[in-house]
Amino acid sequence: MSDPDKREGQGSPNTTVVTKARPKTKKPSMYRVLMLNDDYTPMEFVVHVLERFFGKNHEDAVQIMLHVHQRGVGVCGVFTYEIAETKVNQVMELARQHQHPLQCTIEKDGSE
Ligand code: TYC
Repeated sequence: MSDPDKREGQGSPNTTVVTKARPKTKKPSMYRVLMLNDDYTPMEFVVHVLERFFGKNHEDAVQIMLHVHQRGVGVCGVFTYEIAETKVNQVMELARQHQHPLQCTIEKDGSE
């Protein structure tokens, strides 16, 4: 093994490939929380829900409520799955306590 060409396999020189460390992170899938219209839930209650659970200011909350009232469905916000699920549960629980039929659902966000 004194022949220098036989020390490193097929005569390969002592080269090193350096690859930059790149942490393999993935952005989480995002989900829309949708609010559905109904004929019985008071408008003020929907506005309150949007302010309390979705951090909307009064003006935005009224706009979203009216959009749902007129179009049947509207987006309250976009979150990771667990957050979206929690928001839906919070809304449904408060609506249940007040005996309002307000419904919320989750839909996977397409814009990724
Ligand atoms: N349509 C309801 C009413 O006239 C108001 C309402 C708006 C209900 C939005 C639900 O998600 C909703 N009182």
